[in-house]
Order: sequence, then C-alpha cells, then structure tokens
Amino acid sequence: PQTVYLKDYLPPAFLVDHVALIFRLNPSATEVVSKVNYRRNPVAAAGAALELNGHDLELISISLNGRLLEQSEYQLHASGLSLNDLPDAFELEIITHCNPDANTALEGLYRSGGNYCTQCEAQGFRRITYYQDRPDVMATFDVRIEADKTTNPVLLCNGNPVAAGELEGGRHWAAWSDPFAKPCYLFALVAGDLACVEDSYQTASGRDVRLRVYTEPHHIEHCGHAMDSLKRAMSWDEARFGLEYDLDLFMIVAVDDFNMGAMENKGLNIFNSRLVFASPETATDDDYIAIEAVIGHEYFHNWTGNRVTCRDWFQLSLKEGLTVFRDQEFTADNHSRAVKRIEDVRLLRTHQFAEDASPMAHPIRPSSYMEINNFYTVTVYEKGAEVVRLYQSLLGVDGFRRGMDLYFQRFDGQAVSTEDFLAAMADANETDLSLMQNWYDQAGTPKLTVSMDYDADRQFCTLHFTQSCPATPEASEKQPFLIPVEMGLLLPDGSEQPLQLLGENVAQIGSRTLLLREREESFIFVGVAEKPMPSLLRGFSAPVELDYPYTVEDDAFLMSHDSDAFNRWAAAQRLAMQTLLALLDGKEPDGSVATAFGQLLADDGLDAALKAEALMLPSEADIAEVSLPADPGRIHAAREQLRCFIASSLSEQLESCYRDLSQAEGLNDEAMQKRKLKNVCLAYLVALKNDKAIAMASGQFHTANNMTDQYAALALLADCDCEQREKAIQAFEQQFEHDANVMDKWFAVQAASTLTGTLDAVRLLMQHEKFDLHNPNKVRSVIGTLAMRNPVIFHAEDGSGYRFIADQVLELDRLNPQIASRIVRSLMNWKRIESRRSALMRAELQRIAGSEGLSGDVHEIVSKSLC
Ligand code: BAL
Ligand code: ZN
Repeated sequence: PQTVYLKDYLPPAFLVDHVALIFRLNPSATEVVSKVNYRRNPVAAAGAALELNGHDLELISISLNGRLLEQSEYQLHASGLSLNDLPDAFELEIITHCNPDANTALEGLYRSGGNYCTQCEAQGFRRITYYQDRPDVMATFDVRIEADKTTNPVLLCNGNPVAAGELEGGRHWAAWSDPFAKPCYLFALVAGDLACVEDSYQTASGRDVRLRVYTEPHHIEHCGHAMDSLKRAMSWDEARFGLEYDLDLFMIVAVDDFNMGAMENKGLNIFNSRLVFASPETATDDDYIAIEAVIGHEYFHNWTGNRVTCRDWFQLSLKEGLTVFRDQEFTADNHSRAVKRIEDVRLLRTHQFAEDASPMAHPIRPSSYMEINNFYTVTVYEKGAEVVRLYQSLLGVDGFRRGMDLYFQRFDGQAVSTEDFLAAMADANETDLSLMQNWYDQAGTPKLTVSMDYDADRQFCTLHFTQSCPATPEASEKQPFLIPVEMGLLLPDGSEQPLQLLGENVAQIGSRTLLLREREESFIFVGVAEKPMPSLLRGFSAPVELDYPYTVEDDAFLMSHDSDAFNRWAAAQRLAMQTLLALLDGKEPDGSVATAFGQLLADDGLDAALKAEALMLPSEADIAEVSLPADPGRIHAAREQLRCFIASSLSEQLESCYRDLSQAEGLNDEAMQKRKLKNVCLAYLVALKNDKAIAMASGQFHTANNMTDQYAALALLADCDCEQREKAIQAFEQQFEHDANVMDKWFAVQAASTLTGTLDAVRLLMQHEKFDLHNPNKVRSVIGTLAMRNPVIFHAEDGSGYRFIADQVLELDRLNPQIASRIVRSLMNWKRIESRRSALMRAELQRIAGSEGLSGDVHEIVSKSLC
C-alpha cells in the first residue's frame, strides 16, 4: 500500500453540485445508477483528469452528457477510473453493480440480518459507485431506492422523504432528497423489515422535527432510552452552543453487524445495536451512560463534522476531537462532572498514553498514513478532545463559545482544516494561539517534571516546571507545548493557600491556572506562611504525564484533603501505583495504602462513585507502562497481592459498605453510583476467593433485578474456580440466549477469565452457535477481550496466547481487515515487554507480515511494529 502525505494535498480537479443516485437493490447484484454534474475546479491544475475512486465494482456503462463512452475513452484501473480531455462542465452517468451479500468488510453497501445498510466513512462510498471519494467534494444528493417490498418494506436515505410508489414484480420505491451539501462519507441507505419508535422535538426556534429510532421489530421496546437521549442531546446543543437541528426528520437505525460504534450520516445515523438497546434487565448502568453519550456524539456531529466537515482525512480530529469534547461535556452536564472527568482521563492514560509510546504514535493531526481506517484512534479522538479542552481552559467557557460561533459563521457548508479551527478560536478572542499548533503537529505524551522550593524566611514558595517529550516516529526533537497547569497549594491543615505571584498586588482564592510556554519556567508565590503541598494539574488540565516527587504520605494527605475531586482520585492512583511498584521490587505491602483506602471509604463527604473510582487499582496495562520492560506475569501477581491485602485489611468495612448499599434501586444517578461502589466492594471481597465472598457474589447473581448487579457478579464468578461459576454461566446463557447483545457479555466474561483453561474455553466459545466470525461484536467479545483485556492468558509464557491471536488475525483479515487490524495491535508493543515474551510476540508479527494477501490495514500496523 502507498503512503499518503498531508504535504501532497491538492484540491479536487472537479467540483460537484449535485448527485442523483438510483439503487436497484438485490442481495448479490445491486445496480447503482449515478448521475453527477461536474464542473472544473478553478483552483485545480488546468486540464487535470477526473480521477474517480472505485473498489470491488462491476462497471456496466459510462455516458458523458448522454453519450455512451467506448472503453478507449476512459482508463479503468485497480483503484478506480480516470477520464481525460473533459469539458469544463458536464454530466456523467455511471452504472455499476455491487454485491452486498459478498461484502464481509462491512464498508460500502452490505447486509446485516437480512437488511441492507451502508458504512461510507472513511472510504466506503467507492464500493458503491465511482466517485471522487474525498471529504472536500460536497454536493446535494437525490436518491431513489427500489427494492422487494415484502423483505424491504422500509426504505431510508439521508435528508427528507419526497415520494414513494409501487413497482411491478412485488417491488416498490422511495425517493429522498438531502438539501445540505455533504461529502459522500456521510451518505447512508437502509432498506429492510424494520419497526420504529417515533417522537417529535420542537427546536428553540419553533420548528417541529420528527424523530425515529428503527430496529428489527422484536427490539422495539428497548429503544426508549435512545430516544430520550436524543431529545436531551438536541436540547443540550441548543442551550450550550446555540445549535439547532436543520432537517424535518432525524433517524437512528440499529444494526447488529457494524465495525464502529455508530455513524453520523446526515439525518440517518446508523448505530451498532449495542449502543441503542437498553432495559434495566439487559443493559448495565455503564451501557446506559454510554448509549446516551454516543447518541449525543453522533447527533452533535450534525454541526461539528457535517455542516462543517474535514478538508481531508488528516483533519479527522477536527471533527472527532471536537465532537468527543462536546459529548464529554454533555455527559458531565447531565451526570457527575468529576466522575466523567476521571473516567475519560483513565481511558486516555491507559490507552492513549500507550499509543503515544507505541510504533503507531502519531500527532492528533497525522502527517501521513497508509490506511486511514487505522487512524480512528484514541489519539485522534481522546487526545484530540483534550486539545479542544485546552482552548476552553485558555479562553474560558464564554471565550470558547465565541470561538465556536465564529467557526460556524466562517465555515458553514465548507470542508476545512484544524488551522481554520485554531484561527477562529484566536480571532474570536483577539488572542495569539499560535503555540497551540504544536499540539496538532507533534506526537508523544509531554512529561512535566515539577519541583518545589520553600523559603520560610521570605515566605516564598517556588514551583519549577520542566517540560519534555519523548521521540516519536515523526520527530525526535520537540518544540515546547502550551500547557495550562491548574493548581493550588494546600496548607498542613488542608486549607487552600491564597495564591499571589511575586509582582502581583492581590491574592486569588482557590485554584489558578499557570500557563507554561517554555521548556523551563518557575513561578514564585508570596505570603506562604507554612510549607504547602502542591496540588498540580487539577482536573487534568493538560494531557501530560506529571512527575512530582510525592511520597506515600503526601498522596495519602492529598487523597483526604484536596478540594479538587479529580486530584483526590489521582493521589489515590499514585499511592496504589507506588505500592504496586514496591511489590514488584520484592517489598511487602505497606499498610498505609489500606489505611488511606479505609479512610476514603469512611469519608462521608465523598459521593459513592468517587469512592469507587478511587478504590479501583491501576490496571495491569497501566502498571506495565511504568515498569519497563514489563513482566505481565509478575504484574498480575503484584496486583492480585495488593487486592488481597486491601481486601483482608478492610474486609469488615468493605462488607458493611456492601450491605449498606445493597438496596440501590432505579436508574437515577444516585442509585447508579451506589451500585458502582457496591460492586467495587464485592470485587475486593471476592479477590480473597473464600466461600463467604463467593456465596455473596452468587447470591447477588441469582437475585439481581438489574444487569449491572447481575453482570458484575457473573464477571467475578467467572474468575473463580468453583461450582457457582458453572451454574451462573449456564443460567445466564439460558436467560439471554435470544439477546445477541447480552450474549456478547456472556462471551466476554468467559474470555476475560484468568483461569488456566481459558484459551481452550475460548476455542470452544468460537464453536458456539451464537458465535460468528463475521460479526464484529462477537469478535470483539471473544477474541478482542482475550487480546486486550486478559493479559494473563494473552501473555502466557509459552506464547500460546500470541499464537492464537495471530491465527485469528490472519483468518479475520480475509473477512474484515478493519477488525483484524484492531486485534493485531495487541502485539504492537512487544519492545516494552520482557525479553522472552517479547521474542515470541515479534515472531508472531513476523509470521503475519510474511503471510500472503495481507490487507493494507494489517500490513500498516505490522510493518510499523516491526520497524
Ligand atoms: N465518524 C465515525 C464514528 C464517529 O466517530 O462518530
Ligand atoms: Zn465521531
């Protein structure tokens, strides 16, 4: 595969005003008639050819202004079609056939559960028809869909429905018109036997919008939460950003076979059904929150992505980072802001920091790629959202809103770049933000090393900051980043020192934000009567790794006194990590961690969810990142040792907390928070693997009236070698065998088990009648869980886990390269693992690299990993 470079960007040779499509749907040979009006782009090279992308298409005919072209008048090649010597404006009609049933890659037009659906982002439209498949070609679309009426009574497309009618032979048609110019990656079509729930929403300006959530009929009663979430999202975007919906109809369709979580096609969002269906019996509290967030995310794209889109795929974070930031704020405004922040930062630190340290490290705006599907990453999404958050930290909520308003005013209906976003933020606030550009151009996690001097005589407290950033594939030398550090100084009694910098006249009460621009900077605070404890990077004010020499005692102090909830959590995590690293060094567990955790559990001033977050130990992946080269076996043992130590030190307290919380009922935030803490307590108790704790888990499993409690208990039992385990696994299967999404949970808990026989069990699960290698959710539940969430089995010393995963990658790559390329990343960080396992991982990567017919997706990951 070719590498594509940002520096090579050229505008399209031709612009398109309008696209008219006719789909004659047929499972193995769908005919697509595409009529497109092209005109030469005045800024493109004179006389440039028209290059149309196409993939897996059977070309039937091409007509230029109504004249059928001879084969000699165009060049058909492996990736598309070229036409030369064209007039300045013309109509091109192309007829092609594609085969939805043979489409296992789930890009373009395919069938899921017998229904037709599409996925065009990033480059799926070229599997539907020949077109300039790039986001800077924006056009209005009219679409006519023809299909068998019995099997496809519902025919959906982007925009508004305009007409429908009957055809001979039991077929029918529907016509749709989308008045908003859009790039083809936002095209969508759905046809099938679907039911819908319907509702309506009146926008702030008084327009009525019809809302529909479509699904297979038997899931219709599980769509209420999705619909409620949609209405909350519409109202939130009006209140927070002044953004209204623009069409008369908004549709969501749930499908079972989907590579991504969901897709923001204009007016016709297509969702992985696991992010739509919810009932208390089938969805956990986390599922409820995730569904609301993703419904919000896709809806918010209507402005950040659709109305203003990306000039090219290097700009992906322009829409994704921004839209993730918006969905994070939506959740934070609707639920606990502190808990949301902690969860987002945990995800970032565990997965994005690891990506930054991997061979796939890339800036949020990459400068090259082989396969764009490989760049839908935690870096582009989550770090991208952190960079958007930096603007809000720098400009304030109102200043950020001014920047957003100017962004839409300037760029509505256009395809733009991250520089355009930066300029809108700067211009709207009349400020220079040019240093922000380094966050877009440089990969790697910046490290912020901080030290403190205290001068009791002068009552000066000086903070020294040094920033650095490790070398990454695109650059070894890094320019300094603009880093806002929100901070406070805590006095020994836990109160906040008023903050006055040398040269200032007044002190500020509470937190303040220091702006770092240089590699080294110092700040002198005056009037500090006692040696304080610095609380740094409050709220995780920048996506950096903080390095301050906190002792175990310092962290215990911050855990109980910091006014910033995020930093209380961060202190608990550091304290646990320090203890874990000591255990890895062969030391005995230090009682201070249990004491601190016990105090936290007893603290009446903290809500249940914050306690739960703080009590969760760093993951094995987190520990691996800071104990290099990582020994996964020893890391697992150390973490288990600490879990058992805390559980036995605090067993009475944990049990009484568990019992106090056992009555949490309903789906309100308070009940969800209580369930979270209750299940953290249960997990500690079950770590001891004694009969009493196992009986508690089993009791909870069999009496639960909600999936959160039932699933938490099942996951704990699945990790214990006991008879209750088998009973629970069987009972769960019988209860939910007809619900594909719940069965994914059943598959996943077994694949996550650390018990010795898990790899064999996984092989058996893959023979289960509900398992299907063609279905991405099943693959993620079984193979993905083993590769990414079960370090014990994946990193088995004999290399059996690596071999199994490599075998699956090779098999999957023939069906669905996007999914294969996600799984193969589990082998990517081999250089950070201890030498014996490292060699085994590398050997599997080499075996994959040497296999014939590898997709571009997997080739890119494997070749960069072996570099
Ligand atoms: N655009 C792909 C799915 C999402 O991020 O919304
Ligand atoms: Zn998105």
